[in-house]
Amino acid sequence: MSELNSSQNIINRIAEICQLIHHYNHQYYVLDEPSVPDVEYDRLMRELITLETDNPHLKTLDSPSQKVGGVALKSFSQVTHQLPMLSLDNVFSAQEWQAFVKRLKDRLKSTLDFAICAEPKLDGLAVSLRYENGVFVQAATRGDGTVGENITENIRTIKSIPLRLYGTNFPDILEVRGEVFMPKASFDALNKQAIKKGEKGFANPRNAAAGSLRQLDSKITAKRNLSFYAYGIGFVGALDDGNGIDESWLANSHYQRLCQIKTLGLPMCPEVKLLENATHVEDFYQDILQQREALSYEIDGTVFKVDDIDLQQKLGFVARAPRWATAYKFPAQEELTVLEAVDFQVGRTGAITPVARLKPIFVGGVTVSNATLHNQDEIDRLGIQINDTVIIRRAGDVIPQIVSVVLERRPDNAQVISFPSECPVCQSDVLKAEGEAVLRCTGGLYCQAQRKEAIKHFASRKALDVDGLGDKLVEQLVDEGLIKTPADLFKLNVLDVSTMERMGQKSADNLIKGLEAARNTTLAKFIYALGIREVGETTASNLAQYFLNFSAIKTANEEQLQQVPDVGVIVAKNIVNFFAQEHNIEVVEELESIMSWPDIERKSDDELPLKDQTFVLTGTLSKMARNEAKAALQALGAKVSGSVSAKTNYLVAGEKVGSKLVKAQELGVKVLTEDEMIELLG
Ligand code: D41
Repeated sequence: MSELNSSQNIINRIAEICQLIHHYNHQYYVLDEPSVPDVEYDRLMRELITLETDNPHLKTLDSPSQKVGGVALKSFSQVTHQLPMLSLDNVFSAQEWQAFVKRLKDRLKSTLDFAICAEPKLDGLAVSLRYENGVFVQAATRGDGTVGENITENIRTIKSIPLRLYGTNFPDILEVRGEVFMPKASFDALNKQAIKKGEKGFANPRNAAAGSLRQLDSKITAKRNLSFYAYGIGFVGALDDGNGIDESWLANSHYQRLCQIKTLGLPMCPEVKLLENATHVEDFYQDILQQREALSYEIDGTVFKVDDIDLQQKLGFVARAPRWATAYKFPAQEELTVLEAVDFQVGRTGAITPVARLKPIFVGGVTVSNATLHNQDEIDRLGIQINDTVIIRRAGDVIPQIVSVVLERRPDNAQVISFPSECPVCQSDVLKAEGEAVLRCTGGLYCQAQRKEAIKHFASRKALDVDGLGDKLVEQLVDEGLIKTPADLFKLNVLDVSTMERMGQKSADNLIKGLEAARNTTLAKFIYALGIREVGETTASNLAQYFLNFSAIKTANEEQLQQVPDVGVIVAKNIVNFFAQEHNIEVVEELESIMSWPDIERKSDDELPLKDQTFVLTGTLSKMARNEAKAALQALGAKVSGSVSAKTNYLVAGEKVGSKLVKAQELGVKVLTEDEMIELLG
């Protein structure tokens, strides 16, 4: 703030903020396309109000602080609210809430408890609905609180808003205030549709609701599935009896009033609760925060209101906001920050992932300084460059994501993000496989990053389950140069290990003992531990069963490998490729001499009734998946081939068969139906 010490600076800053807010208002209210998150807007508005409060002579009549809300569009007629629609003050923490309560008690000169009506704060648009003699006659947006837009025709299309009040017990004139919103499910469906059509979709349910209400053609609004919850009552009166406002119908409790409106057929948010006193507020806030993701509608906080209407009247309002109510908002889920750099991380399989390094920012309740950018496609989609200002979102427990770039804030020193042409860790070549979005390092176990991940996998619970060797220790051992490969683990001695930082004699002993024990394993676990791409536990076990010994697996070609249950073209390629890498050959040979596993008994011929029989599967099977059938046949000793030849014994024909059936018939191959095959499998 030091630059704001001279009055010229203050004048300039006020002008700057006014211009920004004016600009954002247009984007938000007219275009329904905000470029900055709400918090940024709120911050500017607060800064402006502070500057104007400290320097009242600088406040202008057209300052945006004089008019919190939107400009009525020319194309809708204007409606002057009979009673103004007030705005809501905010608190953001338990302390601020306590201060709010203290102000209330001070003002009421009372230490007595008072009941509080607690409501979720819906993220929609405030509207006023007018009923005359029980008939819906007019609806208006909040606008600037005094004048709003006439959206009667659009509101008529909302299914949950009655066009006639239920029953007979209501005042001649009743204005109901509430929020129009779009349920999350409808928002998702709408956006899916938009994206299918190649359109951009809405940024959030609030904008979708705003965009839908601002349709001049109410047929469009009707398709948007909007909803409504009442949060209060506006003008209440009698028609032309000259007696002015008649409030006798109204209960003396805000909560009871909502219930009254509900009996007239207007929906009330089911989560609204009457609290005995202010001490229960924190619990309600936490409770609603917990439920937030599961609720069918978007909220951005809670609202608390003094329930007693007499107390409300005593408290009155300041500027445009009642003193008896406040929003207690959740931490913002979207914030602005700057992309300072992009790093490239290398995973176990060599996948190179761009990671955004962000100027640390508090969002969604935590400080975020990194976010994944996934791959080149995502970077292209965002059109993001280094030094860009970005909107970052962290909702619930979901990992933070970059939502969009604020293009108008792109600085002169913005830099295009370029992917490395070599691995950032080991400098090996990088490759992008056809049809894949990810770039991979070809360095395999040469690459220190892949090495660490490979060793972690090797020692992990489902692999060799090395006692005393966790991920952190693996990192340390690699970083300190004590090991490079999984085989090096077995060359460690107690002395080496115990000299490492944070490593006592006892842990060192344990590690060496754990490694000794891990030497004895099974062939299946050993294959799994190698960490071949897409070779999981099941595939490893199938390979062991099929080939019985390790050298057979190592030397098998793709065709042979595809005979193994579960192994298709890609996995077979991955396996052949793994054993062809020079650096893998070395390590694997070393490991073979270190590790031992019991021989696998070949299944007896009794257990392999389909031994030496070759099957071909064709057409669509209805009772089992193709690879299930393949695995089941192979488990009984059968070979499963992809094409019919003189060597084929059986063709299993599902539905919609083609040339294979013709060929089988030509060659006199026996044809089985799916059911016959299942019978054969027992
Ligand atoms: O759910 C809401 N967004 C909500 C908004 C609510 N539950 N209650 C509200 N109560 C008021 C007062 C206290 C002024 C009757 C409100 C709003 N106002 C409000 N919404 C937009 C501006 C003001």
